[in-house]
Amino acid sequence: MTSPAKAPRDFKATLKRHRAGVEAAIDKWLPAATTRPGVLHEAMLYSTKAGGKRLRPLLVLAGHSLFPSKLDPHPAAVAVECLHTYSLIHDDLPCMDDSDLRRGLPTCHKKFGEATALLAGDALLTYALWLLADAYKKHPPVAAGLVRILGDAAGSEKLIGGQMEDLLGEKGKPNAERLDFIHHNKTAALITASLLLGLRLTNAKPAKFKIMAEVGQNLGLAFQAIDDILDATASAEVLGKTPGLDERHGKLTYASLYGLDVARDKARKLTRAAVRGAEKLGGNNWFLLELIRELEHRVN
Ligand code: GRG
Repeated sequence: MTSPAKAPRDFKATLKRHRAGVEAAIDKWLPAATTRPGVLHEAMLYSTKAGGKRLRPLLVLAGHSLFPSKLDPHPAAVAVECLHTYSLIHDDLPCMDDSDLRRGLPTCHKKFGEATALLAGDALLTYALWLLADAYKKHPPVAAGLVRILGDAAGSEKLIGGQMEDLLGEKGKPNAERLDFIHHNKTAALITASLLLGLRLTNAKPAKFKIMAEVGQNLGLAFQAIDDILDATASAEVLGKTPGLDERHGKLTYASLYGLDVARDKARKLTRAAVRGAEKLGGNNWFLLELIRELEHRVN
């Protein structure tokens, strides 16, 4: 078998192989729909397997392939996708964005009802942290490090804090400082954590973590700038989710605060900064570099 470092540098083929690995790992690690209570596990699987770009798991794999490692990154990739899916299920609830469409399908609460969707989100969040602790239990410092990275990104000062400020910002006055807080914490924190989870599974030197955190922040903000643009410009068919919700809810976004052209320029500059950081990381960084460049041009 060819080692990742020696495999041919075919981005599309590598992306396909990594995505297939993530799908197989989701099937392997998530409890089956027949597990009692069936409807809860069915709802968890429905939203997790509905599709999606699998960006965060891909970032775990990209971070992991930078430096030598004897540890399987797939449980960490599944954990971050579970946590991300929880945030989407809760974000779609009537008390949040009240959205009907996600990943090209009816949202979890439209399909299973609000109470089950709430519990499915809760269960995915808990499962994500359990999976990290369990899958890496033979390496306690690694397991603890991974739980710390994901728990930190998902907590009240980052993911949930960002969501809280997002709600507080609705229909408020334009506020660049608040927008910065929201995007750093609601989106960039989990993208950064995904890269750090992958890196934590390698023998990377401590200095690399600081550089990687900067790559994650720049990439996460670029990703959100494009998300803001797509929400304002793309169709439901292409997006796979309800477009125009930002405007309907009076949300603070790069597009609403600065306009589409400035938002596009920000995405370009932030992508360039992320690329520079990934170049500085060294190691087997070609897949990470290609992935960062590719994301600037995504259509959904
Ligand atoms: C606790 C009630 C309760 C709610 C918490 C944590 C939370 C709600 C919301 C998180 C906020 C959130 C959904 C941020 C979205 C960031 C973002 C750009 C999501 C879309 O990610 P993609 O495009 O989605 O990667 P796919 O479907 O491709 O995985």
